[in-house]
Amino acid sequence: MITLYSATSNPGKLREFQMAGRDFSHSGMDFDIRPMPVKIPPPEETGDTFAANAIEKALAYSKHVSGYLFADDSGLEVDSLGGAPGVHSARFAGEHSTDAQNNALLLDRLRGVENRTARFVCAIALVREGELTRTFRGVVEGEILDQARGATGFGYDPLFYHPPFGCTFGEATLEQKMLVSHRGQALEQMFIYLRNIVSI
Ligand code: ITT
Repeated sequence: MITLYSATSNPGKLREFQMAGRDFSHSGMDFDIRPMPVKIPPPEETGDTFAANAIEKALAYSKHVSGYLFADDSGLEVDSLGGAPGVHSARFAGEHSTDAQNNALLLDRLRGVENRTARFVCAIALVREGELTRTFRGVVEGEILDQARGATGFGYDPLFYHPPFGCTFGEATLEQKMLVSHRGQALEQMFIYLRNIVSI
């Protein structure tokens, strides 16, 4: 059994981490994914890449726990917006903006725009006792609809149409989303990495 602390203030991410940990536990190694044991003010994210921000978050949170800890920095890149909102996805509509406000702004920016291609990107930084171990990355392609569909998940999920599913991530089940998502891919790589180093 490997215990991993997840450095996030986002309950939608935590749900996905814990579900992926339970699912991956069927493949021969148990992962116990725990929220932070103490409430920590989220560190400022100053990097201009997902990986830099994930490392920054993981190192900041790791001062408060021992053992393995990981942080996820993720977001939506929209081609016709030059990759925005990108690393600013959580605060697209302002510093403390809600998912609804961010989605409304995205729809506004894309009004009348023909090219709707976009992708979710996730970088995960794994640290141990305050030292960076490795980073992992996942990407999933999709298109931004002109209105929200479905209420599963969080963030931009109801606007993110995934062609192989024929529906948005807001309409897919969480299990379906995790099989293909940016976060599911990055988590799977991290679990495989940990399983390999622990079983050596
Ligand atoms: P932590 O930093 O505390 O983990 P956060 O929500 O601030 O939480 P990020 O800075 O990584 O995390 O911002 C990620 C944002 O990108 C998130 O708030 C959503 O708006 C969007 N996002 C990332 N992954 C998503 C997903 O799977 N579905 C929908 N939106 C997602």
